[in-house]
Amino acid sequence: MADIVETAARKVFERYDVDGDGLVTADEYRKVVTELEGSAITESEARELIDSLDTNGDGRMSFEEFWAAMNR
Ligand SMILES: [Ca+2]
Ligand SMILES: [Ca+2]
Repeated sequence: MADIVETAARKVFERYDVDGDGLVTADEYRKVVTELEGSAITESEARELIDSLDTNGDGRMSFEEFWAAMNR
């Protein structure tokens, strides 16, 4: 069961990871939210979101960080 949820989460994550390098930058996040959800967010809003999930402080969101946030 948990595996199914994790697979689904990974699919969501991969949608945000536009260049497929396994990390979601604020830029990628903003682009995807704007294109898929049709709601524009500002660069600083995207940065804030990524920063709030970025636990190792590299400025990008890894799947592990995304997953940890979902299980919080
Ligand atoms: Ca990426
Ligand atoms: Ca990170």
